Amino acid sequence: MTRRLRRFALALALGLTGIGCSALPGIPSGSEKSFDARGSRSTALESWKDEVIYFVLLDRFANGNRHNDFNVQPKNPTGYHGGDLDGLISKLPYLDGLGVTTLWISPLVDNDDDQLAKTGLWGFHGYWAKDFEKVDEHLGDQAKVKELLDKAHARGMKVMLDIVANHGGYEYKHRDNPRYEAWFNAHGNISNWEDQWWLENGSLYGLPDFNQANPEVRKHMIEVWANWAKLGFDGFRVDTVKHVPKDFWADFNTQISQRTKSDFLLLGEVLHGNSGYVADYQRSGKFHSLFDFPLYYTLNDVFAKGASMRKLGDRFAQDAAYPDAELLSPFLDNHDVPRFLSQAGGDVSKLKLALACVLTVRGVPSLYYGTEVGMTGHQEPENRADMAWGQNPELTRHVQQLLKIRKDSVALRHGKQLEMWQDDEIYAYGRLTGKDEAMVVLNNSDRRQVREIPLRAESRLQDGTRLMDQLTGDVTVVTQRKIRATVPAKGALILKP
Ligand SMILES: [Ca+2]
Ligand SMILES: [Ca+2]
Ligand SMILES: [Ca+2]
Repeated sequence: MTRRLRRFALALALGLTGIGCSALPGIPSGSEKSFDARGSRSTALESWKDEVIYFVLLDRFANGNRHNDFNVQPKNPTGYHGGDLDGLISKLPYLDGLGVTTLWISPLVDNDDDQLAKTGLWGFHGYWAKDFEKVDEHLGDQAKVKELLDKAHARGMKVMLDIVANHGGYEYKHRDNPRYEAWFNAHGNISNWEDQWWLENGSLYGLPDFNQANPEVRKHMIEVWANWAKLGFDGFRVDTVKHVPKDFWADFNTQISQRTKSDFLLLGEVLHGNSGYVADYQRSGKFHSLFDFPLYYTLNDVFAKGASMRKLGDRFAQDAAYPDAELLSPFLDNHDVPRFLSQAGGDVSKLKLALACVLTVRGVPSLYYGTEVGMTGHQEPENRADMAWGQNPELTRHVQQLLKIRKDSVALRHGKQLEMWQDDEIYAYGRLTGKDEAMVVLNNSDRRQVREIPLRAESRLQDGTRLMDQLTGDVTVVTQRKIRATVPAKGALILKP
């Protein structure tokens, strides 16, 4: 994806964030729907709630092999920088130690090579495929992919592949071949970003746009990506979902699911701020999971920009729009949006608070490489810079601590999320399973805050129960079915009996 395009897409999505943000009447805070009627695949997918995803942009993470540094230009922000599969493999102990459990890796397929001369840009990000059936020569080969999968799996980590079915790169191998003319849409660039037909059938910045109505294209996409899945991946992160018709996704997701293990996850990117719009891709598009872009905008408004914490309550009230909000993937930033710390004016305390939220709310959280060392970057490609190894050890320890707290609490991973308190400064929620409970109190103000917060009716905690803050070890006691929460400025309490 190009810089100009992404800016446009981002501006569009930002423009839509105000739509539908008010709470829905009659719907309780948090999703309290029961999904007992779901089949065995849904049961298998429940295990994803134990995962924390970490996104690695391979070219920018770690260079483990100098022999594949073809035309590498480390000082050119849009050039190849040399990162590869060997580099990622060498960092598995670091990632395991950090506490992340699933690696989402940027696309592996062979990408455009000589766009530098034409556009000043390289396909270092992996989203400009030349050939969907080969591994890019900068990253490694199929044996190296298998080695990554084996070594990650040996540590109990999963690996998710980033795939594209919307477009090829400028040098896509069949682009100018008359035999394949019917494979592509020929409507020119998207001319109306508020029209769904154009989003699906127009080109993104001149990239060849596949015509998924053509049965040959459909079959090819399913075959190609099913073959990649067979190597041993645990799921797909699917790119540019809103630019492809939903009926294709329903077919694709059904067929990929039929050919993969029961917990193979299909996680889609629908870059849009409206919960209802995004939710329909889980319903009609049959994605198991989607990135929680609507929550992303809210987290940025609230924690980076200082908006009222009530916006969090409004956002979670919209969980009812989704068939299963508990499988969404909440996140603070990624390679297509500004890094959170830049949005927050470099204030690490804001990032730490936002991390305490995103790693304790419902769903399968995603972290972007470098967040844990305090990387910044407003725009593409500055938000995709080389991993700044060891830049902020104190922040890294905070992330590690939060991940350990999450790992040690069934409630924080699987519990229903029930709102306990909201005002402009404070937002609090419980996470409850039948047997386990946790409570999170977040203070977005610049001063210490004290609140007496009533337990939810669903809570089984008795008066006199001692609750320990997992971050500091401080103890508070349940009294008259209330907790007295004293929260430091820009601080969080994560309470467990
Ligand atoms: Ca290399
Ligand atoms: Ca290439
Ligand atoms: Ca398209």
